Amino acid sequence: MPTDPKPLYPATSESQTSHDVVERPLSPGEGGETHQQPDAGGPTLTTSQGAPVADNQNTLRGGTRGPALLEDFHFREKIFHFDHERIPERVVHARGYGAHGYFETLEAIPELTSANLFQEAGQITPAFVRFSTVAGNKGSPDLARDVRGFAVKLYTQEGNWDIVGNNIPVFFIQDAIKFPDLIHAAKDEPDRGFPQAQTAHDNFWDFISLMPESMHMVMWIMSDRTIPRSFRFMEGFGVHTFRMINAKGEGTFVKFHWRPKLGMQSVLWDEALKINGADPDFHRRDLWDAIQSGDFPEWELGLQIFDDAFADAFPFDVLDPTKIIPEEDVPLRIVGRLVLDRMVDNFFAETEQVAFMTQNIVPGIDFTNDPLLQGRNFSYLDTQIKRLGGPNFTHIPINAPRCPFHHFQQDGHMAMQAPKGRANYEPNSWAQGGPRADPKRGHVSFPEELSGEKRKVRPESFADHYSQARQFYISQTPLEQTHIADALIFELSKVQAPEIRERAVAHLPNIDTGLAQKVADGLGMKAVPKAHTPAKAPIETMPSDALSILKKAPGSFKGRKMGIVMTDGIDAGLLKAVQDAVLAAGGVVELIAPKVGGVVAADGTEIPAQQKINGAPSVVYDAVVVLASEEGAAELAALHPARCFAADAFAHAKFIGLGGAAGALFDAAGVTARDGGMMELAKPADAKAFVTACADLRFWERVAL
Ligand code: HDE
Repeated sequence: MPTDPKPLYPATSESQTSHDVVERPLSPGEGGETHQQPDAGGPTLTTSQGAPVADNQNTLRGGTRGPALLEDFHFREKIFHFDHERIPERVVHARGYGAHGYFETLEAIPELTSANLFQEAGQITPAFVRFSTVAGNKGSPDLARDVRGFAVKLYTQEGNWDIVGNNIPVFFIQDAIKFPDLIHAAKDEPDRGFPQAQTAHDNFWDFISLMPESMHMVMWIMSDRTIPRSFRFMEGFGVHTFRMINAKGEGTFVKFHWRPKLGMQSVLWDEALKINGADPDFHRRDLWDAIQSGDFPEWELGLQIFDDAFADAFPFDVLDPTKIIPEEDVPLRIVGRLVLDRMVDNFFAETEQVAFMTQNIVPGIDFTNDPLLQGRNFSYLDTQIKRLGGPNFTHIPINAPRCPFHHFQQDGHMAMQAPKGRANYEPNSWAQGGPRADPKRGHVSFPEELSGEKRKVRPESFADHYSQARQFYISQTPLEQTHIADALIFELSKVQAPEIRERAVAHLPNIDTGLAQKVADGLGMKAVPKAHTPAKAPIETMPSDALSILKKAPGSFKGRKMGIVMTDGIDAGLLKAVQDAVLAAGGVVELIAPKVGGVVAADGTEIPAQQKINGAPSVVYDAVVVLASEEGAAELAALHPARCFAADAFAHAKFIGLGGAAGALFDAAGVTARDGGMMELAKPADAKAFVTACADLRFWERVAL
């Protein structure tokens, strides 16, 4: 019978990772030799059957210049395997990036849940997280304006618990039956196969404008939440209301929130467009760099806990996934932290094959009747069977539980376990009869009473579509409100059918008349279209600071990146002072020069660069410094990419440090003004003040609203 989990492959290393590592030679940059010599001391190349290979350069031929022979089993195996290297990409969330880590319980909450991982403070649970965009395909750029997936797999001692969430706490639709329509409308249009990874097209706005329930989500997706600076600076949400059940069987409602320790941050839309060209892997690289350098990103787990009395009194239905519960009404209770501290060994084996499923819950956690959640519970298992090719995807190491598991499921494609014994059914009377259910330990659903007619129906309590959309909008700073209006104008300007544009804008007066006016103006409409009649009259809501990114700004440069452009003849002491100040603030530095070989400072020190100026536009940095000698500044001023670097840094409200003759570059770039966000670095002591100012992340005063 299946007993304890067994390694799926004979171990080839002493690695304690979640899967057995098949050693391969290191490549340059990983500490391996630059040129792998045939006799470099590595193992002999074999076929997958283990037969040593003599020649990996030439196929077996009949005569030196003759035809290839079918008999070449090594060639055939290699090519056939290659032909099958791809599996279907996820229908949504295809582009993603994962990392390993752990969850640490900070507060035991046995009074709320019997879930094993919450029974003792200090308990550590291994975790795997995959971040993703939703609409784009696997090769789409990271900075698409899109919702981000935030899927967490917790390998608890009582089974895998997946919180398959997003970086936005609400969703477009209230009922899972609309999901295929939503996704079809959002993805590339079926006749032309574009646009890729964006909602700025007719089909999306056609559908959305016909679905008033999506208006709250529309406010969130048009906000800067959908252009995050990186995964490390995003919040995560379980979205649905779940239930927790304690050992006495008492239940409570709960919403899950992940809060980044580094604070939230987003880029500007113009930056997003340029980053996608400069570095389509911007978010991946950011997570890779941070984790590889030991700067482990961390999130707090906050719970919003409430009971039936609160749910009954709350003006919206807690089962409606298009609604939040404001933190002012139910504050977060921080009960744990999630740390990501290890990249995968292999992208395909882990990030691509990881199978998240909302139905993966553990004793002490339960679902509610949120119709979106109920539909998801059906969808995820089906999708994994299709995507991973059969029911045995739980044998894949990244998906296998890390606790003992015993069941009677058997056979099927790619079965990796070899259960022993005769009993493969239950009940049975064999002496070694295998596992049995245990009502004391096992998952028990909350004994909620059910009643009512069997009907295809949407409850009346789900009918208010505008109140929380308005609450979100009025909770933003004026700058953030401008960004929402600009995003709507941009997206709708890509919609070709005027009637779809009009229909979309006609929702806005129900949210905010000022917003409606701005968007109508921005689209060149003669007047704001007549508002749609709401299914239910909106109610008044209070602004909630928790909904704004800028009101929760971290006030720290920690985890951020400074780009320093340098030329020959600079003051090496000044450069060192800036580098030290950034490192002391918890940031990182990248050195940029006209040539990647680096520069020679005034004192003769050779300083290598990591980037050449035309490969490192300022959009990929949080703040910038230019250190230039007079000749160096003239050299930069003659380079178009250097002028763009300067002009963009200014236009994007970045903090800018100027050392030596750097001002000449900005003058040449048309930036002749100097403001409080541009600081002269005359001596090494100025570096600290500059980096301290950078804690505000942007000099917003520069940007007109
Ligand atoms: Fe998903 N979703 N979803 N979703 N979802 C998938 O599962 C689905 C929804 C979310 O990194 C699919 O493995 C339906 C809400 C994330 O691997 C699929 C409905 C939220 C990920 C699927 C929803 C999410 C997925 C595609 C409406 C936020 C990526 C491939 C009822 C709370 C997980 C796959 C990863 C992936 C179905 C709505 C989050 C097809 C039917 C709401 C983060 O099963």
